Amino acid sequence: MKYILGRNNMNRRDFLKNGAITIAALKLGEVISLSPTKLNASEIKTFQEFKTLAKNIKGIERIPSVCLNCSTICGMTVLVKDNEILGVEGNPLDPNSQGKLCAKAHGGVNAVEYPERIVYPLKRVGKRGDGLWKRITMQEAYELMASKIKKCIEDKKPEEIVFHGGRNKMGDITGRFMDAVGSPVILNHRALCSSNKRAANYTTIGDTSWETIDAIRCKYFLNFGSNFLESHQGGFALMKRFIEAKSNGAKLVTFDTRLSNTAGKSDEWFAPYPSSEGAIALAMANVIINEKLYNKNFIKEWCNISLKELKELVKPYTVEFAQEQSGINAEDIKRLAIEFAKAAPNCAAFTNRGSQAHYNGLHNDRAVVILNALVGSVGKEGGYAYGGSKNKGHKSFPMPEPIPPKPLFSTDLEDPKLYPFANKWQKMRVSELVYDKIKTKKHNIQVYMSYTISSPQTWPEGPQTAVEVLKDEKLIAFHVCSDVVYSEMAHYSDLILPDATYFERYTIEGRNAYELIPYFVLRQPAVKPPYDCENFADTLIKVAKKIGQPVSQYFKFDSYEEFIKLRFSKLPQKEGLSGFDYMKKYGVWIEDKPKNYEPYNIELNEAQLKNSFIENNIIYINKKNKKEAIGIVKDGKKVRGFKTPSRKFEICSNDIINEAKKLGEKDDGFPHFKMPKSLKEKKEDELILTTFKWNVHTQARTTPQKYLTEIVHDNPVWINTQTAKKYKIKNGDIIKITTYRPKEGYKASQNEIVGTMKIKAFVTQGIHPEVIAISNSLGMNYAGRIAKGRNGLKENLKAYPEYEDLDLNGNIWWDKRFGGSGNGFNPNMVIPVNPAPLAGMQSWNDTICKIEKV
Ligand SMILES: Nc1nc2c(c(=O)[nH]1)N[C@H]1C(S)=C(S)[C@@H](COP(=O)(O)OP(=O)(O)OC[C@H]3O[C@@H](n4cnc5c(=O)[nH]c(N)nc54)[C@H](O)[C@@H]3O)O[C@H]1N2
Ligand SMILES: Nc1nc2c(c(=O)[nH]1)N[C@H]1C(S)=C(S)[C@@H](COP(=O)(O)OP(=O)(O)OC[C@H]3O[C@@H](n4cnc5c(=O)[nH]c(N)nc54)[C@H](O)[C@@H]3O)O[C@H]1N2
Ligand code: SF4
Ligand SMILES: [Mo]
Repeated sequence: MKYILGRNNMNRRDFLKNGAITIAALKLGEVISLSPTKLNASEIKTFQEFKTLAKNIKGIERIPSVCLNCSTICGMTVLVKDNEILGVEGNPLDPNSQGKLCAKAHGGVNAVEYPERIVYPLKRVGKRGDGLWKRITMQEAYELMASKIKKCIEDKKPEEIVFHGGRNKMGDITGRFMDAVGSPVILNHRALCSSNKRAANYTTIGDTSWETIDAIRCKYFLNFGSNFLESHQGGFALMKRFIEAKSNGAKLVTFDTRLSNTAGKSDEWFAPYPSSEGAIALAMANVIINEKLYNKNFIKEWCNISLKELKELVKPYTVEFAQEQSGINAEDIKRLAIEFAKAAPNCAAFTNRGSQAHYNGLHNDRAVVILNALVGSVGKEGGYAYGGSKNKGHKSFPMPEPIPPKPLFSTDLEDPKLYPFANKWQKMRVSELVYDKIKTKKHNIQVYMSYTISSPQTWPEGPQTAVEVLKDEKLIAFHVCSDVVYSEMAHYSDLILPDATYFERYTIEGRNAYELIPYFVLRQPAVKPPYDCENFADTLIKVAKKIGQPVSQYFKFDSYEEFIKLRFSKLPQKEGLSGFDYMKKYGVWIEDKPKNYEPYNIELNEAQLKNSFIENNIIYINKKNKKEAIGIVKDGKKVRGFKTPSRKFEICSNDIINEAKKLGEKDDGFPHFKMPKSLKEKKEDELILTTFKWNVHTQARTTPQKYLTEIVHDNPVWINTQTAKKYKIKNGDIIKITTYRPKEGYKASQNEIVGTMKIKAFVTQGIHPEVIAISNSLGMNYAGRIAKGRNGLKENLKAYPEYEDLDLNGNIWWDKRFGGSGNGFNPNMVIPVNPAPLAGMQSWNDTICKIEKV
């Protein structure tokens, strides 16, 4: 193709000079249509002009910042000249990514000069969803938002102001804004992402983040459903260390229903029946106990039940039972359990969405975590480490005073009482339910603010339910959407705010530290945001000031930069620089602390022990007239223990026992295995639809980026060769998938259809014969020509600034109208909303379906 990997064929200035097209920028008040339009073949041209990086190499600035093309947040150095980004490199100072970046980071630079970027505030004219927009000023946008919000406050209905964020890294300011307006209704996407995994970690070790395997020293990786060589939160940091461990002889065993790249790079790959991971892990525990390969001391000293009790609990879970549930050979399960235990403590059993995104996912993940306790690898060198993240709370990073108080009430929208683990310690919410709740008028919404989220694309049933609700002005009176492109979400809003991209704004970031030493990083503007684009944080600050009292008193600072400076004010000077200046120079701060091994065995200091008392070897303090355990006595030493109610590693979770009791249910807190009903009763002619992520795509954020979408723009459904043969399906055939509601839980039904979709088949031996799999990220209706796979000139030329990326005209070779494969499919139109018990995690990988050849 006539296409050079570098930057755009031409930059803005060259283009204007060239004068090939003269387009007046959209004038104030002018109305344009942004509805998808059809283009003719005659409009398609190709261009060969390009600008090379080499030409610009002199005089470049190198600005340390942080990638946000996925949630792994790797440190990067942005190469800048004349306010233009020439490329990105890894920041070697980042202790997690250690100077490396993945393909997505390089593709991400497209986000800045994307010709279909939102660069002005646009106000809807006509009906919502018609795609008619008027350019307004930022001042008008602030006033519009402020007046709507003010009205709710004056009417004493602050809960009708709703904030819905996806990958929101600006919680410090968005949370403050919501507290200031007095609304508790902050929604997010966590139940679609990781709540079962977090709840599993929370209820066993008391830590809610990802486990942080001490990977370089690990000898045995027992992976239940993570695709960490392509995705996983922090997968990139794990991958780098895994490669080193592998070259030193480590073994990787993967359970994935599909031959992911991680499965492919594993020493052994097993494709279990979906949702059976818990049965396999419990059977492994049984083997380890029978073979006496457990770590007696760890269980005795740190676990909340005895070996004898544990032995009784795992008794029903024989390897034969696990074989029956999972289809994995009993002998293999036994062998792997023995191998794993023998590698202890240099071994880690871990999970991700393959095991947790199920109706029984909390139990699956708890069963896997327990394996680490059984062999004593928890917190050990080369083992299943955890914690060690830098706490970014008020104590270390002070919030500017006065701090708005948290609202003292909650609503069912953000705190559904049926799912007690959804909001117990972290704001996990159960967001896959919110559109149904809004639809049934259970909650009135006057102002809906959406930020870095695209629910029509990423939500189960999003293309139907989210769209139906977002479109309805009676259900959501006013929707303001902050976005960088004309996304599916923006399309269904009333006001689009042009956000700064992640190359143009500040954020304090950090994640679980793979070096096991707390660190944090600073994202900072590498270039100025173009036109009216403005960091949403700054927009909120201005809106808060416009609203006036009682909101504005909490926004006495003028910008988010000032806010960040204040938050860094407690950092000590380094190299003669203030904390803020140091962070701007290096982008990374690493604490002067030893590696966080055995955090449970660290002695409590005098301050922590003040007014404490001991009962049965547990150390307590009285907090607000309630007894709270803060540690345990071990060998006469007063140590921290785990952050669970018992301060022990909870094989039987006290929290689960208590919360189940509140719901009127009896639970012994042990992760007993139960196959979800739909999967248990699956008939011969039914299959299970699962979903997964690509290495070069991230949800709904990378699809408009040309380099990445050129690599992957099609997502046929994976189907096993044997199964395909049965249905007479050949590679590339179009098949029809019909999906059904789950047989238990939310909207349980015996055979209600959720939806049907027609999609191309990819026939492969690399998938379980009873499973089909579709990746997400594709099949977009909006977000510009790349995402839609439609060649041609910029749609509605007046919509965007006087700039065109000529790569997009003639080079989108996957445009279906010109013989290409098209822009893929969105599986979420057929995946039912299916929240799992307790934590409310969306059971993505449990969907029963039927297929037929079209
Ligand atoms: N490239 C890329 N990286 C990302 C992201 C991204 O979108 N793209 N997103 C980030 C985010 S937000 C997240 S939450 C993480 C997610 O990271 P992962 O959990 O690693 O990714 P997924 O693809 O969601 O799921 C992992 C694997 O589960 C498998 N699977 C599906 N059903 C089953 C099952 O029933 N049993 C088993 N054992 N396996 C099954 C899938 O085939 C897939 O390979 O990645 C983060 N990193
Ligand atoms: N079928 C299926 N569905 C899935 C998944 C799956 O594996 N399969 N994964 C699930 C998971 S793990 C998650 S976490 C969710 C994530 O789903 P979402 O929360 O929706 O997250 P993103 O896709 O990251 O958000 C995309 C939106 O943010 C916009 N955006 C990108 N950058 C910026 C920016 O700088 N500023 C602003 N204001 N907007 C920006 C994009 O244009 C887009 O509209 O999806 C879930 N959905
Ligand atoms: S793994 Fe994610 S954060 Fe890291 S470089 Fe790739 S896209 Fe960026
Ligand atoms: Mo996620």
